[in-house]
Amino acid sequence: GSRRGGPVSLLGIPLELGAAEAGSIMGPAALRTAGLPALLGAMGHDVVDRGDLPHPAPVDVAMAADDANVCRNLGQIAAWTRMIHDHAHGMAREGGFPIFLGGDHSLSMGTVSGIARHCHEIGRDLFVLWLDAHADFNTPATTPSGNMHGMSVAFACGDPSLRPLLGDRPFIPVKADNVHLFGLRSIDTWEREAVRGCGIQVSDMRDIDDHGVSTLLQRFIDQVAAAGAHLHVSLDVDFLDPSLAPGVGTTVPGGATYREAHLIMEMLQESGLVGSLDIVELNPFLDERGKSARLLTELTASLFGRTIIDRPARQIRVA
Ligand code: 4U7
Ligand code: MN
Ligand code: MN
Ligand code: MN
Repeated sequence: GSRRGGPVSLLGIPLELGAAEAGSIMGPAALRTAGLPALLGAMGHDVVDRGDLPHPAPVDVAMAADDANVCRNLGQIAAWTRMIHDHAHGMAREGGFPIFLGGDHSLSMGTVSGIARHCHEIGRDLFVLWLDAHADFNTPATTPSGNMHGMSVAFACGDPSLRPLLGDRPFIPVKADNVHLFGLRSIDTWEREAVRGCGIQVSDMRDIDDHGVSTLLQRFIDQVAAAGAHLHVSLDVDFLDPSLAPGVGTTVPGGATYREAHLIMEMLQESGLVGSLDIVELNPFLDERGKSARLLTELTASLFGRTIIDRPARQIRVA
């Protein structure tokens, strides 16, 4: 069926400068080759493909020198962040459903901040579901690598040292309480301390083993529903088990299974709360015959309403 409130709007973001390994620049092309836009169209959605963003020239960033020195490709990432922010903000304002096709995860600094700005303007709360093996909560002071795709959540939550990336754009931080890191299984020493202290929600793989994705995700969905908020989903390919999705530069064993991943997408669909999506970190150069790109396409179809068989309206769960 068709969604209410405007088309599904696809934006390719061929960015790889935030990652250690080259190749995610080809991510948007691989997702199109796997048939993502065509499949959503065939499902009856109104799909607009805006093509890929161009590569911007680097900009000056008014960041403390010590911090600036550790951030790899800082001037370029800042230029991308500002451009992506402007597009995400504009797409959110137009009222469709934006899907951002990455590209490494540093692109989410732009998407989340752009969506957050729009939510702020219309007085709506924003929640973020971060499906990822990693916390992406490093800052210039804690990063072991200097790679900016490991800093996106810290930026989105308002880390002051990263704030200059956005330049003169209004910056609306996401409340740490509204962010849920789901699927976590690799975290750095100082990053772990920062996550502990800030109120961010975490379901690590141990929690998922103990309670199952259904219970954990439903709790979060209920919070978003109670707040009447916009839910942004950021899907890092490494959330998935590497056996299913080898096309990513930062694989970590023990990831989400095929069924867990589909269940998550179906529950998100049934919630009716998701308003925007990042699909990030796909590295087609490392993929096996399009396997990862195809799985991401399948998962997106589930998020947009494909089910095995028609399902009855979801039961009201009583706490
Ligand atoms: B991704 C790392 F040190 N934590 O900061 C870092 F382990 O977007 C990895 O989740 C970050 O893929 C991974 O460089 C970023 C590393
Ligand atoms: Mn990530
Ligand atoms: Mn707006
Ligand atoms: Mn990751």
